[in-house]
Amino acid sequence: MRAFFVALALAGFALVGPAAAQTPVVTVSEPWVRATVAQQQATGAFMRLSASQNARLVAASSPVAGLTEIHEMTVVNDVMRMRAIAGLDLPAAQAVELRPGGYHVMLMQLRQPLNAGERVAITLVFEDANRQRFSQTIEAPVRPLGAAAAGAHGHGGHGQGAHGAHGQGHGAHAAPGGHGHGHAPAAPAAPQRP
Ligand SMILES: [Cu+2]
Repeated sequence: MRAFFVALALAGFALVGPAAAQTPVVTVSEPWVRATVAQQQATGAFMRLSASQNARLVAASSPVAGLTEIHEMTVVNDVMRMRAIAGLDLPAAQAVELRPGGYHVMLMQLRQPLNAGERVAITLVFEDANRQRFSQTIEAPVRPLGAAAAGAHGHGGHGQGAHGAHGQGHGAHAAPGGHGHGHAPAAPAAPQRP
């Protein structure tokens, strides 16, 4: 009888041990959120993600946003567009950049303007190789509109191009550059970025 319990305990340990060890650690570096202007409905959050083992970013949320998606920006016929993706693969020990002009966490249906110097909490939901979900909440500083974005990606791309269309698409679902999300707009269309 005693041996039976010992065997059970060992089995339990064997099950719990490796499973727990498999949860990847995702390191989030240099997160930031782009500041908004009045009435702006959406903005991007950027960061670098590095997972200790294969993982996937599958969702995100924030108290400042009614809707948060993971977006990819691509150039289609010389026009920058962005679209929601189901997840972003994080290969083991390989840094994945979320940056203007590329992948980003899209904060939509903003409940308040985001001003430079503030901090925004963002909860990132990941999946491990076994599709077990785990999450991590970070605090991202808000940076001014022009900050860091002026370089490679071209602020205009986000502001006047795909992101502008995006804002309108969310408001009115009329813009050709819109995403085609099924959700109903919570507020009038956001003005295009300056
Ligand atoms: Cu976006």
